[in-house]
Amino acid sequence: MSLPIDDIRRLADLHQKPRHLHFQYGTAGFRTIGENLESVMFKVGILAGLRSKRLDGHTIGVMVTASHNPEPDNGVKLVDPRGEMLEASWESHATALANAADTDAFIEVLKNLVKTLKIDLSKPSRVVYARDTRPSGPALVAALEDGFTALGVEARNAGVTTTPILHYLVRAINTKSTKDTYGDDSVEGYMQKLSTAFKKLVAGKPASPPLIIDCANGVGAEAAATLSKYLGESLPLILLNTETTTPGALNHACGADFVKTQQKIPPSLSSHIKAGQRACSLDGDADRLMYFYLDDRSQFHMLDGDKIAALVAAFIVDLVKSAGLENEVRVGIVQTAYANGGSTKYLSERLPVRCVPTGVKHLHHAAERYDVGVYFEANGHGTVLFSPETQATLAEHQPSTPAQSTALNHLINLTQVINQTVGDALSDMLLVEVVLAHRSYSGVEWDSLYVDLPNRLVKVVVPDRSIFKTEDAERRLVSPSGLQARIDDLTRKYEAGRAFVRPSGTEDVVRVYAEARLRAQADELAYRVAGLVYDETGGDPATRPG
Ligand code: G16
Repeated sequence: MSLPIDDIRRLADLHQKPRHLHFQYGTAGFRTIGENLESVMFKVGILAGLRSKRLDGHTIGVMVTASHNPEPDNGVKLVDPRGEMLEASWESHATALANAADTDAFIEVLKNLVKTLKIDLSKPSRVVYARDTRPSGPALVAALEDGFTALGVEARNAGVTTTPILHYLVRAINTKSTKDTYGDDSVEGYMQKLSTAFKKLVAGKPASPPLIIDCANGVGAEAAATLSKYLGESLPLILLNTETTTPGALNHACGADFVKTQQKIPPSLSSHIKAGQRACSLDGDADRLMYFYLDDRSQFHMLDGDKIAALVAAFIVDLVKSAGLENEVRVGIVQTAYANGGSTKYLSERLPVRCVPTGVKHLHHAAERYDVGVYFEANGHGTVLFSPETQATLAEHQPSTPAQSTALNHLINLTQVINQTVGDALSDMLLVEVVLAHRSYSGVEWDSLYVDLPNRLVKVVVPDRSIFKTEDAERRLVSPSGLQARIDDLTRKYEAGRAFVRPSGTEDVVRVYAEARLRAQADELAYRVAGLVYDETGGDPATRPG
């Protein structure tokens, strides 16, 4: 069987690549201004179909979203059959297809791909796809669907939903009627699975005061409203920033990225939050979670991905011990260079900790090496993975005391409340609420697990971010040459100083992170390093930091 060239040619002609643009499958797939992405969507439709054929007809996921990025941006990423990110070797195939200049070139790249990857075109191809609430979404999905049509893909439209629900659906579809069944392959199945496990985990605990959720005016608002119905009184939720159809509202002065980068409460929430109240923010596609609270002097405290990792990992370690499994089940942590020095110190004194480059795929793979791998980026993106062997151990272990039995059941229910396919703000929120209920913690006790070093993250707009190359899990620059030495010289002058520079994989910027003993020093270090980056590359004076 050969490629349906005529159908591909006819439809490809409708979705021509803008001449001046270069696309790159990066940290989270393709991501740029939405209106430039139509040709990419069409090609991704075909690529997803080919990936499915290559994997014997297993269902591949396609998510159309730009997550925390501004509303005019959009993006697309592929999800592999177990709900994990696309295998790294296919990222370059995606990039090559996206950059084919015209229909002839595109067909040539496709033919080569089919040949070199030995894709059996007679196999079925199946895809499930969804989008977030961005205004550019419908037109981009239409282009994606043309890609499916061109290759004859069996495509299932999951509609408007969160990225983590799409990942859940992919795994649920591929494990249906197998011994690894992940849940019913529907949004209801997802809600049912999470809420049932949550209710079992908090049974008998005092009712929680209501939790405020800042939904970033994104697709998480719809999912959170549905989840709230399933949770009922087990967790009262107050949903704010739910304006999914108001132009310009998505991620604007709200959401997880705003809280993390601005280190303050979204202004739209101020009048709702009183001293002692805990709240959390989702991002635009509900795969990141950021908690915060006001202390009794109305001072803002952020509980980010690092704090979530510390809270959750310690809880799991205690349950493993209480279940009598400390010799069988090893818990480990995965972080990135953005992890606060305070968290790395706290965690590495207790558990094995690994540092990997930014991007869920890196964290996920590293976490798979532990029996229980807890991974969180400081930006609130993360989850917990229980290895298949660990899940089998939990299922087979014979507890010898009632206390062991209770701890074991809690661990089993945790495997159900946690979305193990990818970071999931709603699932992570339930996980946090479980731990807070079990520990009888408010935000204050949680926050006091360790003290964060003051830190600052800034962006520098540069003419060409590709000249920035890193090593040592992005903690050091190897290019431009000499810049790392200047950063080192500067950093040495600050007590507990640490700084690094890396090119973003989702935005056309270079990111600079700095931390130091005192707030003013962390800010100064960040802006001085950003100044070094700027001076190295030259750029628009309007964008010079500091
Ligand atoms: C994506 C990735 C995250 C990464 C973030 C920022 O998040 O999934 O792993 O931390 O981008 O990446 P960068 O600094 O390379 O731009 P999201 O929430 O936007 O999908």
